[in-house]
Parts: sequence; C-alpha cells; structure tokens
Amino acid sequence: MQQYGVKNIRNLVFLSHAGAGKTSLSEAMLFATKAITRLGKVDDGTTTSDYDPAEVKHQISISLSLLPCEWQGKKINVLDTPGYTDFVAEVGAAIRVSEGAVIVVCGASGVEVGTEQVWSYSEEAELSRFIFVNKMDRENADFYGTVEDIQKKLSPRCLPLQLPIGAQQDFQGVVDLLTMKSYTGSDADEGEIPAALQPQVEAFREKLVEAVAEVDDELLEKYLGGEELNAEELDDGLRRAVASGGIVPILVGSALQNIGTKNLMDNIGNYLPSPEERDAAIVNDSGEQETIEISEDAPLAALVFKTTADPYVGRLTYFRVFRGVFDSNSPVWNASKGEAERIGQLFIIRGKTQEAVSQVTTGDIGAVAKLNVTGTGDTLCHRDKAVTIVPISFPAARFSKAVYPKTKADLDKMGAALSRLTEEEPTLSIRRDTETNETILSGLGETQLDVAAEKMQRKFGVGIDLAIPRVAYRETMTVPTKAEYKHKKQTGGHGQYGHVLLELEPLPRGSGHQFVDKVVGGRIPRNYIPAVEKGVNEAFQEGVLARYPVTDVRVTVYDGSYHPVDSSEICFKIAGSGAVKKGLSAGQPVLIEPIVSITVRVPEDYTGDVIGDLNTKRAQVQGMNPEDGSNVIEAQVPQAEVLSYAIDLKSITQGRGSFTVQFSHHQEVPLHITQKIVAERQSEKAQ
Ligand SMILES: Nc1nc2c(ncn2[C@@H]2O[C@H](COP(=O)(O)OP(=O)(O)OP(=O)(O)O)[C@@H](O)[C@H]2O)c(=O)[nH]1
Ligand SMILES: [Mg+2]
Repeated sequence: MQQYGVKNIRNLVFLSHAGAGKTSLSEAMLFATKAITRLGKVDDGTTTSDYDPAEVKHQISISLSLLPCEWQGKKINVLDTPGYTDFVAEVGAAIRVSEGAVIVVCGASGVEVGTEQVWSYSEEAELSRFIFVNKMDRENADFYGTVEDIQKKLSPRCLPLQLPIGAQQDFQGVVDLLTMKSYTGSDADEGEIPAALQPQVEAFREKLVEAVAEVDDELLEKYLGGEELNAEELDDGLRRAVASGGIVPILVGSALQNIGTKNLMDNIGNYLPSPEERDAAIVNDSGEQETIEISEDAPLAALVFKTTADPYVGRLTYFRVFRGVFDSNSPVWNASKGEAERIGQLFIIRGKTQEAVSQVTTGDIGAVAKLNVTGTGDTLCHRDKAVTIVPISFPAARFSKAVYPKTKADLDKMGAALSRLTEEEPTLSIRRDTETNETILSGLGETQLDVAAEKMQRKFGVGIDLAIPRVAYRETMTVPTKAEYKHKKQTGGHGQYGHVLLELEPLPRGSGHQFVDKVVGGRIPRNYIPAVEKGVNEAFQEGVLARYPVTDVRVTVYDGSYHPVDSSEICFKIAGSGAVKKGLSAGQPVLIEPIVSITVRVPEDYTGDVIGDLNTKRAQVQGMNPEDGSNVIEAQVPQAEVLSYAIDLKSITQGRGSFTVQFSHHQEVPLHITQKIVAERQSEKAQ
C-alpha cells in the first residue's frame, strides 16, 4: 500500500446497533476497491473484519478491526466495531482515533436502542458523521419510515443526501440529491433520475439545499433572495456543515448486494474531514487539557488504542499518529510511562494481514510488534518534545464470575494466561478474593466473559469454568455467653490437660474480633495464654452455623486451671477452641452478609420497573434524583442479590440503564435465607 499525505487520509469508525451490517459494509468497500477479490459473508465466517475464530463462531464482531481501503486517491481507514454492548470498550477506542463516523441503521428495523447509544457517543466525541441506511434489499425495508425515525430519535439535523431507487427485492440503486444523477447496481452505473422519483427528489433536495444555505450568512442571503446556489457552493457548504456537525447526511444502500458502496466512499472522500482538520487533545504538565495541531512537520505524537497477542509476531501494538511520522529507525519515548521504547517492525494492518512498512505517516494508523512497556492508552512520542495525548477512558467492570481451572494442569497455567488476556482487553480485570478464596474475573457482561473463557482455551490452551462468585458471608453472635471447656485425657503415660473459662460478647458491626486476657493469680500460667488465643482464632475461622468466618465478637479468658505435668500448649489450644465453639452455639449465632450501595441510572420511563425489581431483591431505596432526562436511584442491597445485576438491568431497560456498586457494610441475613444457606452448606460438606 502506498503512503498518503495527511490531506488524503480519512479515519472512520463504523458504529451501529448489533447486526445492522457494519462488517458487511466494510467487506463491500474492500471488494469495491479491489483490496479483496472475493466478497466474504458474515454468515459464512469469511469476512476480512470478523477473522477471529470467536467472531466466526458467533457471527458477530467482538473486537475492532482496521480495514484500510484506497479509493480515488484517498486512504479510508475503516474501523469496524462490535455492536454488542459487552464489547463497547472497542467502540470507545476506535472513536478516539477517528475524525468521522458512519452510523449504520437497518432499513427494516430502524433506530434501535444501540443506535441511540452509539449516536450519543459520536455526539460526545464531536465526530463528523454520515448515516448509512442499510439492508434496503430486505423484506420490510422502508427508507422514508427510517428517515422519520432517525429525525425523531437521533436528530432533525440528519437529512437525506441520497434516495433509494426501488426497495426490497426491487432495490436497484441510489439518486444523489447534489449531483442529481442516479447510480445503479454494484458498479454504480450513472444515469438519469427515474421520472417517478422526481417529486421526492425535488422535495428532499430542497430541504438539503436550505440546510446547506444556513451554513453561512452569505449563502443564506443568496438563497433567501431566490437565487440558486451553484454546485461549488453546495459542495463547499455541505463539507463545512458535515465538518461542524450541522448536517448529518443520510445515505442508503445494501451491503450484501454491494449497492451504494462506491457512492458512500465518494462521499467520505468529499465531505468527511481529513485528520488535519481536527486538533488532538493532550494533557499538559498541570494535568489540564489542551489541544495540539496536527502537522506532518511536528515531532511525533501517537496514541496506542489497542494491544493484541498475535500468534506470529507476538505482542502487537496499534497506534494512530496524530502528528509527525512514526519511523522504525527512530527511538520513541513512551510519555505515559516515562520510559524509552525500542521500536520493532512496523506494519500497516488490514484485518488479520500485516504489511511491513518502514514508516507510518501523519494521520495514519499502524501497528508495531514487540514493545516492552507500552500498553493501551499510552502516548508514544519524541523524547525532547514529549506530550501526553488524553488517554482512552474505558467503562468500569460491572459483571463478575469466579474462575475455576478444569484440571490441575490448567491451574498451573491459569494465572499467566489470565494476565495476558486482561492485557488485551482493558475492561477485563482479575483479582483474588481472599475471603472466599476465589479468582474473580470482571468485565462488562456475560458474553464478554464467556468469549474470554473460550479464548483462554483456544489461545493459551487453558480450560476454565466460570461460576457465580461466592458471597463472603460471615458469622457472629447476638447475646453474650459464658463457656467452659476442659480438655482432659489420661492415656497410659503422661496425660493431657487444659481448662479455660471464656466470656463471649457481640461487638458492633465492623469491629472484627478481640481477645482479652483477664486471668489472675496464675490460674492459667502466662506461657499458655497465647495458646488459648491460638485456639480461639482457629475456632473463629469456621463458625458453628455454616462454617463461615466469625467476626464482631470479643472473647475474654477469665479463668481456668492447669496440671503441672499433663498441661501443654496444645492442650490449652484445644480448650480455647472448644470453649469458643460452645460459647458461639449458645450465643444465638447469626449469618451476616455484605451489603453494597448501588447507584442505578435509567431513563425516567423505566424508574418504576427498576425500583420494583430492586424491591424483590431486598433492597432499601434511599433516594432518587432526576439528572438530564434520567433518574439516578440510590439503594442499599445485599450483594448476594445483585451478582448478576448487569443481566437483570439490561433486560428490564433494554440496555438503557447503567449502574455501579460499592461495598458498604455487613448486615444480618434474614432467618429464612439463613436456613437455606445453612442447608446448602451442609449438603456441600456431605459431598
Ligand atoms: N439482506 C441484507 N442483509 C444484510 C445486509 N447487510 C448485512 N446483512 C446481514 O445482517 C447480518 C449482520 O451483519 P453484520 O455485517 O455482521 O452486522 P454488524 O453490524 O457488523 O454486526 P455486529 O458486528 O455483530 O454488531 C448478517 O447476517 C448479514 O448477512 C444487507 O445489506 N442486506
Ligand atoms: Mg460486525
């Protein structure tokens, strides 16, 4: 692939609801530009973008792919993203390195929740956009209905730049409202506008021209004065309106039939901004944000937006050059880590193929093999002119599962494989829960974790099972008691003797446990007191109710007796432990459970359903605050009830809600639930 000057590069993210046809569209573009000779299909697992075995298996995109297309002297770097919300981190990363976006909307199902979500991301990032109404060949495809839906749910700034010729099985091509020509078939054969379409064409062109005229006063004056805007004025006006976001042109086509693809690329080249037209946001020395200009002559600054473990070249780091040139012969400074990097082989990537290059120029996207210290989000730059590009922010984990190795051999390899996995996916994290003794894998949803488990097997040969994490229950007592235990055995030679009297009292939640020695007059010799404490601590590790650790209890040893020959440390340990067990049993023991504070943000319409659901989960709703169209619900809820809340909330709100949880405190478990847990623990032990 040749090198392109910054003016001729377009970085473009494909965004949509799951399954609207982003991957199919990127495949059609590669085919139309002759980058590939065979048009692959998602359903056959043969597309350039969805090459990963997991993507082939599930027939969805899972990670972002880079698909450069060369068209009419321009290089269009398409970033195809997954529509499934579990993989939204890939979307965020792709947006950060793009100037433009194509939002794909299905012409049959229209704007869906996922479309509104990606629309809002693109608004936030102030991307210049097109909407591509896809699947016009499908049964039920309805362009005009979809346009209404788009204008109502996304923005009235979205205006058709094209109209379809025919629809469903009769879909043939598009009419361009600026060139006033028709383009039919996969070759976009130019022709006259069908007479039957003329009235719609007139009406929609008028709306478009009016919106373009509003770009500046001069054009507006001319337009209002009844003068026609000429082709150049319309062209230039539309370019400015698209760049500013004032107009989002709606295009139309069918990725599967490869209709509308070439016109889409023409429009991308003509109307979407080049990298040069947008500044890059950096963090200055005082931690504030500033912008830097994009320029070919400036010292290097590149942002790392993805890291993968490639089976052939090892670690592969994807970067976007914001300014300067990335050269394989120059040293590079990692400004985020404050360390130098040795640069390995540079590549231009297309799907899974890598083309070795010596340079990646301003505005372009490339990858480098085998970096040592660099991770996703880091800035690579010139050491003397170091800058830190604002790193990519990834959503916090909201769904966790416990990880169990399938075999002993899997256990040995599990740790290393998990840490490589989390390196590739910044939204995955791993931690050890010391209380439940489980390894916990956290991410954004069930599908993400399932795919991660498959990947562990396929990529690293490690078999794992995922389970709902255990809840770290604890035990405590509710009334003070006294307990006595005498350990006495006479076995042939010298015997065993230890004898203690303890007082046990409940402490307030969060106190932990305490041990107090009040023995006077040498009733238990000093040197045996630590042994008593050891016995107490041992008994506290497994409570008498359900073998959970005991907490919030003070134990005072106040009396006992000893035997000058038969007593030993071990005897006093046994006595201490035995007395605690007796004392706890008599002290009306209870289970206590972790309570979390949960903050749920949902659109107003869902508030009732979400609160109703929380009530079935033993939650205490503590407050509700409206915040720009949403309601923020604050509640406290037992952790055990919200282990799969990501799934529940998604189904209640169709994916429109979000939440965070944080540990708050421990609280007594209601009796009927305690009985269930105790029964479960007993049957566990029996096994
Ligand atoms: N009839 C018809 N089907 C299409 C068209 N484009 C895509 N499809 C089908 O729609 C399904 C989803 O297409 P994809 O290209 O995987 O959609 P996507 O947006 O990449 O999906 P995710 O990456 O999972 O979000 C596949 O079965 C495609 O064959 C089209 O223009 N017409
Ligand atoms: Mg896809």
